[in-house]
Amino acid sequence: MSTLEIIGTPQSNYVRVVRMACEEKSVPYTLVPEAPHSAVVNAIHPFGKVPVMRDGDVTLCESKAISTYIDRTNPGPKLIPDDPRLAAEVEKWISIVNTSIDPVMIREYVLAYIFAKDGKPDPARISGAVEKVKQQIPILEAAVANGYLVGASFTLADINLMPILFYLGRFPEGAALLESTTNLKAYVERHAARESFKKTAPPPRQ
Ligand SMILES: N[C@@H](CCC(=O)N[C@@H](CS)C(=O)NCC(=O)O)C(=O)O
Repeated sequence: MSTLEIIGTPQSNYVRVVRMACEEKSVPYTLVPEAPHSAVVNAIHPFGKVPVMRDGDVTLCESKAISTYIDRTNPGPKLIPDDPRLAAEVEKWISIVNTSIDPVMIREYVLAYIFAKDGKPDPARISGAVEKVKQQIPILEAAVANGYLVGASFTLADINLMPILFYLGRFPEGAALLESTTNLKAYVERHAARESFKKTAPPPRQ
């Protein structure tokens, strides 16, 4: 049997999502480091984004689709619950996080540090992003009051959010905002202790 390949840069929060899905389900996989827009990635994702996946003759792109495939084709804990209402809640939170939270916390804030021109982050760009992050923090603080985004178990909704919160906490304003919370801080601490999270930590920045 072929080993499932997760293709993409290990620094990507979305690559980490699909790796965490494999770890939670105890699915063996090989991580194939490939940058976005490489020939291998472009052959699978129409816009060259990572992660992409290969499993025998099955190729897939988009973290949500890949994670769903991993969940449905393997035994182990259900990352998307069978209950239709809970499954819809998982869909809802993945959609909210991918369309509103990731664009602000990762694309605007974290990348302002990581891809700073000449290694010097632009203070105006950072403070603009921080204002938007500040507005989103209370939404997450309320959403994780029960310890999970959905129901009473760790689902794909949590897997999708944790890598974003990890990066948020790596930069000063994000770390201070997380520190100022109660539920969200406890949520991060609790789920950061999961093996799936620890085993998929991105390599340190150069
Ligand atoms: N909707 C995609 C987003 C993936 C994504 O944005 N990946 C980033 C790396 S974290 C990427 O490939 N960026 C390159 C680009 O957008 O051109 C998914 O869920 O897989």
